[in-house]
Amino acid sequence: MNSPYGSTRTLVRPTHALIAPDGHVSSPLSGWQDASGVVLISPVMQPGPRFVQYLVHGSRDARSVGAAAGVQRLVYVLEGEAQLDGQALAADAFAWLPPDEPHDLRPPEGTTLLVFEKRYQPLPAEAAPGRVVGTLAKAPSEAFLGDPDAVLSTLLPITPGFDMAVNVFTYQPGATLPFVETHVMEHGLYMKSGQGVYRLADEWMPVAKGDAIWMASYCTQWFVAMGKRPAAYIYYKDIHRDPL
Ligand code: UGY
Ligand code: MN
Repeated sequence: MNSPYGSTRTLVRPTHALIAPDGHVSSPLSGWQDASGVVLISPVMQPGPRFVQYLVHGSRDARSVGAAAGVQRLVYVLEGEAQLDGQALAADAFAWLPPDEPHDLRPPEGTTLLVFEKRYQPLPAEAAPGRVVGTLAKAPSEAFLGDPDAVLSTLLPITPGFDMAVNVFTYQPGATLPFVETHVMEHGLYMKSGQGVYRLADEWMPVAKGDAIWMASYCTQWFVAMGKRPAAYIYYKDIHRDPL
């Protein structure tokens, strides 16, 4: 993409980051063979996020057999179709893979995956939950705080065994997050479709499909969907564990 005036919407601050697709630089991915991708959010940002969010661009031989030791992985198919242990995962399908459970994940050419990884924090005397495979269409959905124009779909069970949530928020044009949120949980977000304006701390940022956002714990946040079509984003948050 050409940037003759050296301008971009991308910015990286201590409280939040917006990574626009015009700045992406692909590289080989740790934990993957023959795959390249873009690490959108990671602990090497300052102050460090407690998770990783990255894109995988599929290719003929791209493959992963698991995340690092002790790390859970949620894979969401943005485009194309991946194979997980021989099972097809079409666009808008996902899989949550428990820590230390090997798998065989293959995204062919034309497939794009969004991946969230986080070191799993076990509960005393409780094993991690088992693998979850599903689709956005079948995920439980509800009008957020009663607003039918802001629909929240939860991909993972909201039970204490899970120390992360991954949700999809779909807004009709003009719909908003109902209030400016400030919370201990951090977020990693990817715009799946549409456009809008995200308030991040004291900045109001225009955002659109393909943008990624990191919100640190306590980053004030708000969103309004704009344009003629619905806007949807998928996002991660850490839950169910003591911050101490
Ligand atoms: O789950 C959440 O905290 C969500 N309402 N935040 C967000 O969409 N920025
Ligand atoms: Mn939030």
